[in-house]
Amino acid sequence: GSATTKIQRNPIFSTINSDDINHFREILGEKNVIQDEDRLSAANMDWMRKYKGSSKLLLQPRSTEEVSQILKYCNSRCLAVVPQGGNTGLVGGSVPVFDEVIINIGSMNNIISFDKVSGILVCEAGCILENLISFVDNQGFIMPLDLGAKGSCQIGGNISTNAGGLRLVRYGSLHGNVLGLEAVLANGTVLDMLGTLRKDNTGYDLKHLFIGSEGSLGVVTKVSILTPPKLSSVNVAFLACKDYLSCQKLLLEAKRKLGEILSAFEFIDNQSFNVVLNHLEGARNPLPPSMHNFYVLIETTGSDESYDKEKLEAFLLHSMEGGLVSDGVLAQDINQASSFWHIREGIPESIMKAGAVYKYDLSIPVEKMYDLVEEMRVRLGHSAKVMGYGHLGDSNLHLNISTPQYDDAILAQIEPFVYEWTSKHRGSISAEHGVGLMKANKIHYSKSAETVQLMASIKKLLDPNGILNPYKVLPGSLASSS
Ligand code: FAD
Ligand code: 2HG
Ligand code: ZN
Repeated sequence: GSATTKIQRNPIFSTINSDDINHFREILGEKNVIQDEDRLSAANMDWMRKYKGSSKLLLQPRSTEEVSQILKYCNSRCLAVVPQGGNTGLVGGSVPVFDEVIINIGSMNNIISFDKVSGILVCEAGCILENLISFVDNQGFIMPLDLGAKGSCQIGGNISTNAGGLRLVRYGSLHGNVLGLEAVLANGTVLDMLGTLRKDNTGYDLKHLFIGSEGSLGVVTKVSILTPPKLSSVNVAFLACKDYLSCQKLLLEAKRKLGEILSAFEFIDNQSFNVVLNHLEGARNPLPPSMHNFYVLIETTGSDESYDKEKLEAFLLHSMEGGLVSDGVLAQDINQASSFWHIREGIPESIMKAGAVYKYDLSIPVEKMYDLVEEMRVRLGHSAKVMGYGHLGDSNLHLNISTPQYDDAILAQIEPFVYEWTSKHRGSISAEHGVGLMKANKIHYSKSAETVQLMASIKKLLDPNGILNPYKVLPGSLASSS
């Protein structure tokens, strides 16, 4: 089931020889220059097992200086590289396409400082998100982002994809929460932009180029992030709605009535819900057995337990009386709350277990969003299971289409229709997962030719030999032009 890529290896890139290996051993020491087949086969394959490279070398630097030396050398030899974090990316961006050298900074996982007054965390970019969540929790803070892959993904990978996740509706995107970063360019230059200031208008704010550039402009080695204080009262409700219009109206009501305490608004359709119940270990229906078309998970986070609960209960009562909600439960304790989240966060894994999957991550105005899922069902009939879920609070639909095996005939029914439809509604073909390899040649559905051309010029300026994550992000026709 490897995704077929019709691209050719760029002959400009050299292939690894024994002198290269010796050189890397001198920089990194023997054990951080990995040629072991099992470890390479894991690093060559993405999380979905859909994209597979054939790299012969994985490097594990332990410091910014080592990253700089590696890149300087690769650039001089014209060796292509792929920065890899936790390898949980969903667009084929984190694995090699051919024999690119994989650089993983997972050994760079130290906390550098934490300011308990401002909540500013400075750490190395190889820190695993879940470890950062626990670290700041102990200090009375939370990370501004959370996502199902937290146990494996690295903060450098999150920043490089500009991951959104489950809390964006409350805390905004990483473009707002990342205060600074350090990155190493293709020629080994270290850019120190590791500021910890909320305000700094001294010209172009170049850190933003690295947030969401998917390893195509540099390797992110350190980061500085603003973390909000942890508030004492968190409530989670799991609700059922009869139709999509009710979900939409419920969102509007939640924004108005829950206001400042709303911290997540996720939706799950019946098809996605059933896949979770059938394939996810430990998942059970929180509601009395009955058929519902949609489910919504609402979380509130505030500072006053009795006030917050009262507010949420009044909102739920009102929504039930008004017919927007057909059934629902409010978590009674932290275990029940995490069981609700387990269902939501477990959807990608359940769908993986169910078979082959075609994944689309779309930003579409809320009113139109579910029309696409319904149109897709009509197009595909019984040949596939079409599921829609995602971050409704951010107008972000995860359209997942599941089939027993990958099948080009089904793919031809889905694409380019899904991209044309999204483009027609002025949506984005990547809300949060990035472009990677999957959508490099599709970027024009969401960006104008002039904009893509400027992206290519920036790429050329920062990485003239194009060694950083080749074949990704930019269309093949522009990636190697001057
Ligand atoms: P990788 O997958 O290793 O890499 C991702 C990209 O970043 C690649 O292009 C890679 O080259 C680049 N990269 C990695 N590290 C660096 C670095 N240090 N410097 C430069 N470039 C680098 N995404 C969301 O936005 N929201 C979600 O809710 C969400 N949920 C997910 C749930 C599951 C179960 C899974 C499997 C994925 C989910 N994702 C989600 C996808 C998401 O993009 C990743 O989980 C995460 O952000 C990637 O981090 P990573 O460390 O695994 O990066
Ligand atoms: C999520 O929100 C992730 O669960 C993954 O972004 C979405 O797998 C997907 O389509
Ligand atoms: Zn998501």
